Amino acid sequence: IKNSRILITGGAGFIGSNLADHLIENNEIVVVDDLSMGKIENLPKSTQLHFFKHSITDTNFMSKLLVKWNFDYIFLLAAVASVADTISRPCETHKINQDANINVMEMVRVNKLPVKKILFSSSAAVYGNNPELPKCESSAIDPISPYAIDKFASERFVIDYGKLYHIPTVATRFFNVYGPKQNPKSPYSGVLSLISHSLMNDSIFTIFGDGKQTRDFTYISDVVSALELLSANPIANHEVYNVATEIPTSLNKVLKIFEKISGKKITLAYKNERKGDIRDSYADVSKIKQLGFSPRYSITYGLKKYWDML
Ligand code: UD2
Repeated sequence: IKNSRILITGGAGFIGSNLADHLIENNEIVVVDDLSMGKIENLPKSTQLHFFKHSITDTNFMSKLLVKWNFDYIFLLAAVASVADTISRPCETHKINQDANINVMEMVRVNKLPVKKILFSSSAAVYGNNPELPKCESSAIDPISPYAIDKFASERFVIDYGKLYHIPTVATRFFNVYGPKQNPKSPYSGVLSLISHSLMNDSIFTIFGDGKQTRDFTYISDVVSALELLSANPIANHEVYNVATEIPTSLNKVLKIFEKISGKKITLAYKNERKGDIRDSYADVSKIKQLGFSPRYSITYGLKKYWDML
């Protein structure tokens, strides 16, 4: 994308700020973030970056912003990303994880804004307990948390509303994304940010279960590439795409690789499996591969990059 006006909601967060870093050179970027999990330091320093510390749930604010800026691209990345948080306060998080996204669609429609593409970031969480592996976009969904329900509903809404009113939209289902700027603050943060935090601070890392559980760990740069590809490709319209590597890696393997890369030994503790956790997860990404996507970061290469940037 070049010479475009881009809105990134949640742009001070992990995925949003990495996307902003990538796009800032050739575009003008507006970030709306309430800094609940994101950090202002995550944002690139540039006169082409306009930051608003604001909640996306403020309809009046969002409406004025959208009309004023006439964005070419809108990346809906703001969300309460902690599943546990959505379980403890489902109504509040629903306003952020679903209502706010619907409102953006509505404002684009009502004001007839000429958006080139709206991209909504969903999650592998929509597959929930469905044991089928690998997970395809056509696999049965089985959302089991308010987080997953809101992600799925927003996905459908963005796609179907887009079809109805001829607004180009796409949704992405991210698997376990990792990399620089991921916040290790919450115990429900991504496991790789927690491991790297333990390594940096020589603190104990707790494995829930036996460490043999597997995930499709996806390096942030591959996610940013996927987002850019989907925004620019006209075939990617009113569709949902998995974004991952297709390779499952166990926690034990990740720990081994991390120890080798860092030259440090991680002190481990073991606790019971976390309630509600799935055992194994990996994606089929043939759909986005057909558009030219190819994940470039193996777990070893990705962890090395990550460690070097810490
Ligand atoms: C990911 C998403 C979640 C949801 C879910 C859908 C993240 C951060 N979370 O949860 O939002 O989409 O997928 O399936 O991307 N673990 C430990 N010790 C720790 C923390 C975690 O052993 O201190 C284990 C955990 O029990 C799990 C694995 O590491 O087996 C991955 O945990 P996670 O929270 O990073 O991600 P996940 O897949 O549970």
